[in-house]
Amino acid sequence: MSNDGFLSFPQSFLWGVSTSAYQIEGAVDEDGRGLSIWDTFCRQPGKVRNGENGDVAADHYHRWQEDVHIMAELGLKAYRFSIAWPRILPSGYGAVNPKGLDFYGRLVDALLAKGIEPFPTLYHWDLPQALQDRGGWPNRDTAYYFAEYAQVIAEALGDRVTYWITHNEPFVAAVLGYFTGEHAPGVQDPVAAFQAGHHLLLSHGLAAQALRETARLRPHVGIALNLSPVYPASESEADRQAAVRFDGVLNRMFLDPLFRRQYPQDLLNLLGGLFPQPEPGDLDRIGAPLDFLGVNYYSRIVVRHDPEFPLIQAVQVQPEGAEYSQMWEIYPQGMYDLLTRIWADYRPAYVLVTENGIPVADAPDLDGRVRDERRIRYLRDHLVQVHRAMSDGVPLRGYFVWSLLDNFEWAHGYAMRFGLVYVDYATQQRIVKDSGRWYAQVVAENGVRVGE
Ligand code: GCO
Repeated sequence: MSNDGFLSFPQSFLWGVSTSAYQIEGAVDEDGRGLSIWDTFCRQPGKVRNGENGDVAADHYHRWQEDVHIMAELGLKAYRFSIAWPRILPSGYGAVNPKGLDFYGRLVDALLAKGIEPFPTLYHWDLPQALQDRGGWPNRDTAYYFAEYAQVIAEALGDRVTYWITHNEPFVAAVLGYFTGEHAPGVQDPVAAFQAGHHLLLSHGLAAQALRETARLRPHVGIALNLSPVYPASESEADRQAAVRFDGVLNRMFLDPLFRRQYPQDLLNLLGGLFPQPEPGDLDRIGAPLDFLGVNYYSRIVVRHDPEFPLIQAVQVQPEGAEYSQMWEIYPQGMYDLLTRIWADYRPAYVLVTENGIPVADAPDLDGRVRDERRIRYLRDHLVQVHRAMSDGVPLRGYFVWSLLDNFEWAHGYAMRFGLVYVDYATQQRIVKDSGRWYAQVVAENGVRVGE
């Protein structure tokens, strides 16, 4: 509903923020945590900007109570974080590390005490190194180890946690981790990448089953996908077909198995030999009903046909005259186009925007304030599109800003600041940015003032 420049949201709307373990926790060698593939990857020369790593990050492992206090001060309704598999099962399977379970149990209890709904993600890219040493995600066994890990967590937290996200962006974990090598474990092998993609999806299905069989509170289980609307660079048939192929690899390769229990036939035809042969029952497990779909939206993709481009003959272009952040084109309309397409084509039970945000080269002014108008404008413009999609029937129940804190942005190291809260990495001081104050007002008023 909107009136005189104010867009109001439903009473139960979940206003949240998102983070991930490796990007904020630090304490990588503390309290029994095992090595992850990102600890190993960061130590390989040239992989991460300035050789930076997550050893300390935002020191959340020690400062989590202060961070929960900040979230409560902002009046947040929900907090999406990830659980570090190597903290729970240092070798990936077998012996459970009680100190790891204790950390997340205390965090969940503190959130609930403040009326903040915990949204744990079970996997946000920090695979135990010991499992990578046994083949990693291309090894089908990893999917079953993941299900065991999910069961351990459900036993420990399933009496207090209602909402569960199995995976964050399996596309990125598979393609950047095993095809391009830009992310951990830095493998460059197309066959391994598609095997990894299938096993990540299979592990989602197995973990969802474990959560539903083990958690004492009836669990709402979802998955968070990085999705973008894909547009052709021109109206030519060649570019239009390129956009279809790119959409297939980026979006439909995950949405179709999850919602239709099948891989897209055009992709199988295009990439055929690269796809692993699903074993009997795989697609039924992957396609078991989802309680919700998590959508990570940042920007759109514009592509043109390029016969030289391997596998998909489609290459991304950067439209002229557009506005850009340090990482992507700023295109709020894409949020509406994406959400309405997902609803039209896949009919999820309900949707959460599990990530949306912008990197800005923030710094405190002399008065100590961080005046991040660009982030406020980005978030407002995207919330307008979220509201528009809801008005057009998309069952959207929540929105999570990426991110609560400035943090380790993977191969970019600490160069990209996404937080509503500024982190001075030298002192670990937190400063709530203007965008954090603005978001607190959105939450308090349960709506967005437009045209300000
Ligand atoms: C992702 C990841 C986050 C990123 C964020 C900014 O969506 O890529 O979930 O870990 O840090 O999106 O790139």
